[in-house]
Amino acid sequence: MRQNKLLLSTLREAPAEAETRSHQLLLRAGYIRQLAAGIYTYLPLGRRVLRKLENIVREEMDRSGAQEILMPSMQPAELWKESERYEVYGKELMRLQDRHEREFVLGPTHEEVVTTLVGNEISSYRKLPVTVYQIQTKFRDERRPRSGLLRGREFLMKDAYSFDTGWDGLDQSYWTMFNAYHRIFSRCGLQFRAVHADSGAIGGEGGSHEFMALADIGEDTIVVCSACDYAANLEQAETAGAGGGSASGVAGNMPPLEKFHTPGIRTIGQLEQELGVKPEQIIKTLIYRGNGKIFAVLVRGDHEVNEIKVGKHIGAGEIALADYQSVMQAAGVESGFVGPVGLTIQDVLVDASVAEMANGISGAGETDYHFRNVVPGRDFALTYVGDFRNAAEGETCTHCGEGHLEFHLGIEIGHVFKLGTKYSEKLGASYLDSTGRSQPMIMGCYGIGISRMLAAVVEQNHDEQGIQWPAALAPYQVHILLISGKDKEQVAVAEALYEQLKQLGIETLLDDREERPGVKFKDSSLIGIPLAIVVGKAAAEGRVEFIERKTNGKEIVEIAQAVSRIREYY
Ligand code: 9G3
Repeated sequence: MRQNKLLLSTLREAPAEAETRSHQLLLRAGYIRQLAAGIYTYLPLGRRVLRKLENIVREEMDRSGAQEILMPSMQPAELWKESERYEVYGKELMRLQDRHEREFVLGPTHEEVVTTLVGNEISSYRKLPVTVYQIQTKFRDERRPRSGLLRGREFLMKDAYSFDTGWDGLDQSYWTMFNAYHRIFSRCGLQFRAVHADSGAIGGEGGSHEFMALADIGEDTIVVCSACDYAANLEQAETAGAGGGSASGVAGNMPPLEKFHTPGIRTIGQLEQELGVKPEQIIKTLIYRGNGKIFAVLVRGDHEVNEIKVGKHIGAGEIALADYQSVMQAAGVESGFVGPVGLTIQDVLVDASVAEMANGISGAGETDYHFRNVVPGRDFALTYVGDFRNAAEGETCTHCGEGHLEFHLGIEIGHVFKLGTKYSEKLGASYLDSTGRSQPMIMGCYGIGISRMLAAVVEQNHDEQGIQWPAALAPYQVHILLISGKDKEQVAVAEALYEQLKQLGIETLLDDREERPGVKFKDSSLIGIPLAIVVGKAAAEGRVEFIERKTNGKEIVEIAQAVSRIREYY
């Protein structure tokens, strides 16, 4: 491609709203342009990279035995009413009407459509298992689209769905897809971890894994054991309490409960500063609202409540800290002095680390007073003891008991779920088994954020000058920089090399613009093609300069050797 013709303009500066490096670089290097918040055009360079990503995904999906289909984005609202999800999703679900005022949604995902489709196409166990996939634009009206392609409102997803006759069949489909994901992300040169994850609103009985691209700007925290291969999203990571720890049982010889005056001391920090109390000696009592209920959660002063785990325990999607009024109403005192002793709230969830405390300090249920020598099980009931807290960095791994937990930030680029029969039952996707009995199909669903992956690759592959594309994804393989279009010898060498490489099927971009050398070098570093070949003064002596983008390594090469040297790269 001649750069003089290419629809490409690089920018010196990124717009202010672009905070993440990948967002800045993709805009400045002319890969994408924003049409509206969270909605992007892919310019030619961006489209070429996106297509390479799609093709890697497509190759590995096909290799795994999945069959490619393409479903509509416009979905009748009836399907979402049948699956009882129409009301579950609020403004994030794009809704519209057709000319007859019939209600539709723009697909954020396709469980409803694909389950109905396969349910209609298959009725015998002989035709199962089947896995279908599509590479298609999804619509999710994010409240705060940000970071460019990392969180858009219209984005490219590969979504796959497996249909089996039994749970062991689903296991087979799930791990086949899991392994295909491993190959895809490895081929894209991504640093990633597969972590145990929460299934969230999608539901399904069998758990799930997320594939996380490691990146400092990642929105998810993953927990990785330093010794074994345990890795989990922090939302899901088990803590010591997962074993349902029990009370220490030494209540017998504990000193009696003692109320003491703590005027204005409302927070853990104040208890620590003013009274020299250590956070792990404190019983933190938090009042929540969720599923129409007010309830309390007790965690140790040095731990954080895990709201996903708590929400799952009380059967609510979302939970939130109760406001001042609700706390006063439920506990009779402001939150800084709430404690478990004498608390009349119905449900008190006790994290196992609290249940195991010999004794602790807590609010006294009276303004400006706390209790010391609070003995769990003696001074308050241990009705619900469980794992209700976030794992803490550095604590011992619950899986191997040897390693300690390390925290990393990650970008979720893939998510695989065991769905079970949640959708097949609701939407009537059943088959006749070998005895002629009707059974619901057992499903799994599997997503990869392809456009998000493009940004994640840039997050992991850039330097101060610009993008450093892995060879498998670069928009072109070779970038020829013709330094002077007025120098006949340079032009001859550049054109000959360009033609030769095209003959060999090596994707080449020829910078034939009337620009100063400095501009060509700057743009080449910004665009990030893995190998640049400078055709300058040395061409007269039959030499060119290779510049390797990743290492910024430079090498003078005889023109006669140029093509064979390039072949060594690709
Ligand atoms: C919605 C809206 C947003 C959503 C969903 C539904 C996420 C929704 C979860 C999934 C699960 C898997 C198949 C591919 C892999 C992911 N955000 N999810 O169901 F209506 Cl507005 O999409 N689906």
